[in-house]
Amino acid sequence: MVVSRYLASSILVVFLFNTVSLRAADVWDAATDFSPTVNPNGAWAYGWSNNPGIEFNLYQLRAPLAGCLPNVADQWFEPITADPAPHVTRNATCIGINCGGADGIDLQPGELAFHPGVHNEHSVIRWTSPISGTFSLAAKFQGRDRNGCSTDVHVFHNSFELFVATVTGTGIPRQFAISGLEVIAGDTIDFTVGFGGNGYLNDTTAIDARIVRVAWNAATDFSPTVNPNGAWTYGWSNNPGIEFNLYQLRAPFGWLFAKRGRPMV
Ligand SMILES: [Ca+2]
Ligand SMILES: [Ca+2]
Repeated sequence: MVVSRYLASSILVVFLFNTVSLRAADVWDAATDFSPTVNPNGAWAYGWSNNPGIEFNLYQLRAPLAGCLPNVADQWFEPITADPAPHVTRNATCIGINCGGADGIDLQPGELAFHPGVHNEHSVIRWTSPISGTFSLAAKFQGRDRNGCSTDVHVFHNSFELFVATVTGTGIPRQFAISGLEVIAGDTIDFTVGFGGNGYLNDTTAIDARIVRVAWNAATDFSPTVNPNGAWTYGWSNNPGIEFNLYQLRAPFGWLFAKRGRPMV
């Protein structure tokens, strides 16, 4: 009995499937995670490509987007033309804004958008997976120029194209979703926009992209350096199911209880 109780408590690993840990560790949202000052920005990077799915060039420049009312938008861009374009732009305010007036664009509160370049340079929003696992992915694209956009949008897993669609008009959504996507740490998911074969004018395209980790594995997810570790926590208990104590110490052999170096994970 004593032995079995010891074994039970020694392998206690708690899986915290609560809102806080899920949002912090396992959900990536391109718009809400956007940074106007850092690129790359955690798992996200903003750039452009002449060969989407293969080539990726990081945007080096940033500036507020001029001509927006009642507030400015944040922008990463490559100055191939004076516009400048290609770019990735976000309305960081909680109100809708217009940039460029009657022939310009309207961005919803908090909305992220991107725009191709004059030679069909694709604007790219890249997510690089920090972990291996199973993921679901959803994306929605729609034109935001009052004159109507004409773009081609793509989603790539590394160089494999998961989705392609043509976006036209204003506010007409094209959507994509996939679940059960197996991703290895370091894999990339690229969301890209090209000029649709007819020039780059009026091609501001809003993007709503969300990536969620949907499966967990105690062994492959194990962290030897962080506790809690995303959704996982390693600890011990004198009363399993009731009491929980976090392991504070770690060593090459595992996470340890301080007093005598055991129990452990
Ligand atoms: Ca326009
Ligand atoms: Ca176009």
